[in-house]
Amino acid sequence: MSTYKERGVMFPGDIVPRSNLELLKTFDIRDDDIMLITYPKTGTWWLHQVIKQILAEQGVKDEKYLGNIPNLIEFTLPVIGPLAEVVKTAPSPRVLATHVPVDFLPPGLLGSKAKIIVLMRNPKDTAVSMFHFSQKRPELPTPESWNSFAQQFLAGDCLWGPFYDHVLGYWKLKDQHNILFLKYEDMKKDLPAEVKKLCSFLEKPLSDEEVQAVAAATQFDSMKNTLGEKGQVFTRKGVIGDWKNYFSDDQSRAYDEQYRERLSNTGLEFQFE
Ligand code: PPS
Repeated sequence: MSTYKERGVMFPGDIVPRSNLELLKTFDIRDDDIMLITYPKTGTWWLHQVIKQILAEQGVKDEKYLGNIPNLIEFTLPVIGPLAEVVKTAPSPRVLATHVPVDFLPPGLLGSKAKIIVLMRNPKDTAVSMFHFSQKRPELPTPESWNSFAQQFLAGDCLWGPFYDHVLGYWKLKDQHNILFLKYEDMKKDLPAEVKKLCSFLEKPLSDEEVQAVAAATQFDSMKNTLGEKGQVFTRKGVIGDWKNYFSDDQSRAYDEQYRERLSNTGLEFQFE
């Protein structure tokens, strides 16, 4: 496990070598790309699956390339480094995903007609999810304890950079017409409503029955099964409010204070239960 910092942001060196960040600088965006942007552990795979089901209902095939190489829907930038050639030649519509902060995006993306979806989750549940994931994955720094991890996350001393810098970097773009902002908590509370929002944004209209089918196929238990091995890695509890099982009162107060400091007057807010 190794980490390095680039422009102040910490990256996992075993998954994202510096050369992969370089690739992003010249990565060509197509107007019909769909780009999913998330801070880690905020529901990336869930959103992937929802998009995949929406496209499937529209008859778009989730094709495989070169044997076992990840399929169209799972191209994650900049983790993809060695597969950059495959991504370049993949047929449209490509569904790309990334955790990078806004300053690291391929330069052509924001000015393109590509559809950009930014998914966010409340920072307390995000921190707990990341704590568990880091414990399981050998390619990530193993936290000493929940207490030390909670402190590091709060201080922004964590992979992919400080939470609020990340979400606010994107939130500044909220008036741009080709970006849709979604929240994990809204998906959890009313998945069909969020699926409808996505369909309308993507200009892929579905009937009510099809929307219900997408929601049924992507709710937590179904997804765990559909994703197979990946389901074991990328699903854990899938709830809002698991943070209450980990946070001390002092930790919760410190996070609340930072929430107020960073989000007041921004119009961005999160639900914690
Ligand atoms: S990663 O590694 O950054 O790509 O992880 P990511 O996919 O962004 O986030 C993982 C968390 O999302 C939860 N998850 C879901 N929640 C609700 N419904 C569905 N269908 C679903 N699928 C994944 C997953 O369980 C992780 O959250 P935690 O809190 O750890 O359970």
